[in-house]
Amino acid sequence: MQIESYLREFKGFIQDFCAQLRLIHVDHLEKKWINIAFLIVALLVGIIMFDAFVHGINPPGKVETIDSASLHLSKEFAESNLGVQANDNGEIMIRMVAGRYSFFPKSITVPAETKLTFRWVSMDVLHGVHIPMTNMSTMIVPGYVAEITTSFPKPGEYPVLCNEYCGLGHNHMWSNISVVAKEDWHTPAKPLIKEESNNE
Ligand SMILES: [Cu+2]
Repeated sequence: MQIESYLREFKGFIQDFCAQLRLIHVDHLEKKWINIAFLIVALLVGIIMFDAFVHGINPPGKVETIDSASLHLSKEFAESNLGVQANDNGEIMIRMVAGRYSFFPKSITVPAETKLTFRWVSMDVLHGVHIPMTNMSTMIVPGYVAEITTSFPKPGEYPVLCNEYCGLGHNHMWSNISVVAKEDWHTPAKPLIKEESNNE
């Protein structure tokens, strides 16, 4: 019952609002510009929707924190654990560390047309990563893990660029990913991960 009365009230409000709008004189030229402004907004929203649903460009879906100061001590991002790894199900995971002014490891080799999960962390300041021709474009915020799933459309050399100003050497901060054909790629040998010590 109460909902019905609210609805009636709302309907009345909208009718009043529309009636008042009709009373306002809007110049023909002004009307044109209002329409152009709405068109621009619709176009921008359309581009965002298209990128999100067609190109898979989305904000990170989860928030995962990590202690940037002790990255080298943590099991996951210890030096020996960086780079490309394939788990038992054949899923490929790539762990990368960004630091002034490089991405580590310096170069990696991955297969084309394959789902790849990248996990990025920063060891110092805010960095970004952008890989042309893929949906890889994210901030790497110190203290957080940026996880992005992507795939490379064809074999070749792909540049990895930092797209957040991180200091004087920012323009030298880039690295390379070699993408080879799916059938030419071999699963890398599992690294020897030292067991995490318990002296935290
Ligand atoms: Cu940078």
